[in-house]
Amino acid sequence: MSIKLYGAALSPFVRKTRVALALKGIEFESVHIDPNAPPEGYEKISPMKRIPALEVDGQFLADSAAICAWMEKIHPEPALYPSDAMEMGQVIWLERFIDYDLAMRCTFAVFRNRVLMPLLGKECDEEKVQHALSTTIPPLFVYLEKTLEGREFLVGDNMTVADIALASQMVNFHHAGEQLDATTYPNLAAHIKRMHALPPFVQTIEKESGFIQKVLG
Ligand SMILES: N[C@@H](CCC(=O)N[C@@H](CS)C(=O)NCC(=O)O)C(=O)O
Repeated sequence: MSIKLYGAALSPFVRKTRVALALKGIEFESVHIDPNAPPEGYEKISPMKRIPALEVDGQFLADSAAICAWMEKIHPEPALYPSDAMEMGQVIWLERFIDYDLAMRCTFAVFRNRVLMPLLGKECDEEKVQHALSTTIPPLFVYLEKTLEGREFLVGDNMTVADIALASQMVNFHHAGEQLDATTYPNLAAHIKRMHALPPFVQTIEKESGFIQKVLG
């Protein structure tokens, strides 16, 4: 089976799929796609020209959620989705909440302004960042903090794709120079620390931080 993952280094959605592939021990080839300047014809691979996208023996899949669902079928162990029906629904909800609602406020407001804009030679809109940090992000962190009350993972007793999605978005939050306040959000801070200590996260965080440091100083 030939597997190609189309993406770029700092994308939280690509990182989520890379970490999940690594945890399952699935080998793949990385193909770099700049989401700001996708190559001609990329819409045949990813209809909305977004990253990540996956190619498996000439067939294509777009969106990190679709890619993770595919890999669970192809390589069930270690399981990244629960077998219980209600827990499965909760994982799908949290993955969506993290990939859309949290990502919009953390990655697309904070990381985009603090890291991506300078990388593209554009100005950071710090007012937008501060608004996100003080107003739109805290209620979402409060919800996640409560969800993690008394548990190691977001749903059930095992790591799921929802935990990987959350830890992946939080890498971008850290790249943007922000740290979670462990006094206000002790469960969330402990969860992120545990997740970021997993080898696939350790490796990618080290590589990406080195790149950002080199380019932005
Ligand atoms: N829900 C999608 C989000 C993917 C996404 O927004 N990727 C960004 C890069 S981080 C992208 O490709 N942006 C380019 C665009 O939207 O045109 C997923 O989980 O894969």
